[in-house]
Amino acid sequence: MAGEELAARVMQGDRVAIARAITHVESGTDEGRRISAELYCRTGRAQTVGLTGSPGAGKSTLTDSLVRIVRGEELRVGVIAVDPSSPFSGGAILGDRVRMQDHATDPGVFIRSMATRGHLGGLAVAAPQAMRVLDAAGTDLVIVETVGVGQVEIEVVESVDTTVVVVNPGWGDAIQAAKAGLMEIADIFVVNKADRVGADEAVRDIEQMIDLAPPAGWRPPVLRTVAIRNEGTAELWTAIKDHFEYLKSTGELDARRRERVAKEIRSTVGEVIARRAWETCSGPEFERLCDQVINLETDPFTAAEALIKGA
Ligand SMILES: Nc1nc2c(ncn2[C@@H]2O[C@H](COP(=O)(O)OP(=O)(O)O)[C@@H](O)[C@H]2O)c(=O)[nH]1
Ligand SMILES: [Mg+2]
Repeated sequence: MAGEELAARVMQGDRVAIARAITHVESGTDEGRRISAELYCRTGRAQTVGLTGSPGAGKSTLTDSLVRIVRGEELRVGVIAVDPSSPFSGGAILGDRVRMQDHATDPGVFIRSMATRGHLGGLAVAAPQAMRVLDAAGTDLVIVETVGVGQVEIEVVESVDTTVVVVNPGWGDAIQAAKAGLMEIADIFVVNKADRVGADEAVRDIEQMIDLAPPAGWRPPVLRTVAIRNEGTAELWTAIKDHFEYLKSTGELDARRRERVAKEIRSTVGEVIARRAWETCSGPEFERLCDQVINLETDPFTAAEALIKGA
């Protein structure tokens, strides 16, 4: 399928085309770039939501429960599950797939998992591209599930409109989330596994941390859920919708999206220039200049300038 035809089919919501387009855009090939460009004018409609938290916090279970509710409103949902590539999580990934299989035959749900390794330009580039494909395909909501540790995950979280931070009862989980830098990026907090002891304390800890931060226009609500019993997920969905309304009515949605676009262009320019730099610093001229620097005939800075001028 040629790029144009593939893009056209994605816009019609063709599942095979969506899967193929995501594969192309994640790989960062020229074909992927062409498809992204074709689809771009059809994006910007979907609300994007990131679910982040420690492994085992219940993100996949919550996602599954949310999908059920959102489907009840006849909205179309896309899910991107970012699988940590650690071999220890193999079982969990399988678990997610089995659970999500309920939605596998639902044409209004599209589920995709992505590994954290093996993408050109990294996940920080690949995940937003995949989200755009789903957006252009007409999904109303795109949910990205990611483990909330590490810079890459934080970058993925930064590419969504609404960030939900999921923690569990028990001492320390909220503190860990704070240490990982999740307090600053949370728009909504969820204390999942509220059927366990310590849920009240966890809610209190988070509320206190929120109170310590300088007051902002949006105060992140702290919700309780029991994802395995679908408890509290309707309230979570309401909070997600409220946050989106808040972003739209205050102009913050446009501001956030503009900031993201600026960042994306900047990092793309950085990548292109870095590649050029690499190319400039190879070949006979480069080797000749290295010799001159070694022989003290010139200095590294002058050699670099000569290469840049000649490039
Ligand atoms: N008791 C209890 N267990 C839960 C709840 N939500 C999820 N779990 C369980 O916690 C484990 C990890 O859930 P999962 O959704 O895979 O977590 P993820 O790694 O964050 O995606 C699974 O065994 C779930 O059944 C909950 O609300 N209460
Ligand atoms: Mg999971």
